Amino acid sequence: MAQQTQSYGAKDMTVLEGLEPVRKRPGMYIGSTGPSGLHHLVWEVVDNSVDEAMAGFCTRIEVTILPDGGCRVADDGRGIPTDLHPVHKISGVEIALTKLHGGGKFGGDGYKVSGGLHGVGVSVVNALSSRLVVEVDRAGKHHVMEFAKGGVPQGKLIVTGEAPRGRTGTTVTFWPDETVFETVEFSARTILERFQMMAFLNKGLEIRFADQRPGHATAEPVVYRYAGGIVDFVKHVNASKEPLFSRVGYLEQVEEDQEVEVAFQWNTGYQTDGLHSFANGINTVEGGSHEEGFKAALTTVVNKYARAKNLLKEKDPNFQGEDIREGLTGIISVRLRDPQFEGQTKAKLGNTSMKTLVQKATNEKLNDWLEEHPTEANKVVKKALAAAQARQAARKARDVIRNKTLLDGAGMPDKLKDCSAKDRAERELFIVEGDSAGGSAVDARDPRTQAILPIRGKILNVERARIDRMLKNLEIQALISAIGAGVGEEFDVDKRRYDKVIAMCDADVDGSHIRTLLLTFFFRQMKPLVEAGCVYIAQPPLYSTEVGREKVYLKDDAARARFLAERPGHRKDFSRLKGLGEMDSDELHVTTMDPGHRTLLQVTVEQAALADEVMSILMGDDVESRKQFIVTNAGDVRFLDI
Ligand code: 0RA
Repeated sequence: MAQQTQSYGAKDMTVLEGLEPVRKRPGMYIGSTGPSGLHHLVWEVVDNSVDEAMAGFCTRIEVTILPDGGCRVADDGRGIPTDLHPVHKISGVEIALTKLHGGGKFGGDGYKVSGGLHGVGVSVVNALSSRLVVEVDRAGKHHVMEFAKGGVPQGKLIVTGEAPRGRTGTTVTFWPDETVFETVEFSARTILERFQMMAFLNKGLEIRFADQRPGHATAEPVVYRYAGGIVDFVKHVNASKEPLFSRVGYLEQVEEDQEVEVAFQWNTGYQTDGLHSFANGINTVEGGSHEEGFKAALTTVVNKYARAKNLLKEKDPNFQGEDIREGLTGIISVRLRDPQFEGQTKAKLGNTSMKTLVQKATNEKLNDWLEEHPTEANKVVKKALAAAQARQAARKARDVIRNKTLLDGAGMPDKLKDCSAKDRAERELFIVEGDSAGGSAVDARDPRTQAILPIRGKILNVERARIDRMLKNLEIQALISAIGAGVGEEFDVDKRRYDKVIAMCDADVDGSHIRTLLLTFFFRQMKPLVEAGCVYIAQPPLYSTEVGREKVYLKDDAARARFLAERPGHRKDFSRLKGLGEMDSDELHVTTMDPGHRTLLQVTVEQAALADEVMSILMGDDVESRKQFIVTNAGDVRFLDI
């Protein structure tokens, strides 16, 4: 965006109202008073500094968590206006910190663009802090103003001395109010993840982070600064993959009050969800108009190019969008005035002007890019050709599965030990890893209501494998037939043969891996089943010990700790149950399968989608990172490590 040259002062800020509403209903302003709301305070302050950066006045933001748990955000922007407002007779700083929406960005001209989702103003942070200090370097002077709990001023804005030579900027230090928040402990990891994202989206902006809390202290502050912006973002996401070519494509279009930039690179993988979009720095996880515009133009341009170069023959049908997007890692970042966020999680961009802008920009500039980079363009088209062939093969494979089901009557797989109940509400399918565990599960089950499908350890990772190969996999075919409701786009949740589909895997690393693969499969290919709340994870106990002659099972470390606290004299060893196979069928029945005693974990789409997004954006989906991730989290079976 073009740098703004007019000078703003306190007069430009619109004054709305005091802070009482924020104290009364914090959730309205920051979402919640849990950890997410606590971190909103940090985002809010930092977003103001980022707005300064977007307006062209700030190059560096330093965030420090202080030894006493406070948070300091310092920037080198213009500084909040210090002059007195002509009507209200209080300083701009006081307005910004004590009045709701008392910032230039809501007055119209101050900034062209701003977040909009958490653009609630620093006054909200003040209202929800037990203490806040703001310092402003401006016009050669160092200014300070302090506030007590709830944002109550402890005096006026005062000049305490000279500003360091030539320096301007704002420093806000705040201590979250422990009577408002469930916890006031910041998570360095959460903060770092977001700062890295912000640094990617604001080319050249330096964001530094230091954690000075005892026990957290890192020797060096973490510094994020990406000269390449979203081009570096794409390189980062693709670093763990195998790029199809080394160049990262880039296009942008800047208009009067809106702009778009796109960076893209294909890798040799098969995923079709490598496209991530942002509006004013906010991750639009649900997509929206900007994504629609890009996808539409990408499909048109690549088809046109492939026809023009005779790579797509006259008799061939056009590529579908998904053929072209296979293996694509793309970042779309748009900035606009008044972003409209819609959808279930308010993470879908609604402004239709963005579809037009992004589509037009991509239509014009992507074609130039392809013409200028024929080697890369050729590889993109070849990959789309392969994807289109795979898509047709997948359709055939689906037809074969469907026909098989029709021809074999019920068409149930040999390995399935079905249950006899007719009422679907009673029917449960246990998917059990390994033939031996499958054997004990058959003995442990209630044959009326519980069906068992054993699967071998190595099913394909559906995200990495092509759908046609996945559908040829016998284990997957057995699973699809057993559930009986089809697969992929044709999946019809109403036809499911069970009301609960339960993944029962070992509590070790391999078990965790298989559970991951199964959940990924359900998430990708039978999402309505997850949405209907029909997918569960069984939780076999982690430990057993003896009390007298009786064997006692303990679900996890916490249960073991509770057990020991209640029986300090307990001397017997705890054995760690490594596999389901170690339990006999009685044990398996009591601990894991009997509806009266077991604990099942229901898988939600939100958990699955979130885990999926975090995985795919921040670490890419390479096998090594996944493995490492699974190993790190294997102890916690409740973590959905998709
Ligand atoms: C209102 C108007 C101007 C700047 C700011 C607010 C501002 C707020 C914050 C909060 C943290 N860092 C900040 N930096 C700037 C415009 C000031 C001008 O035109 O000189």
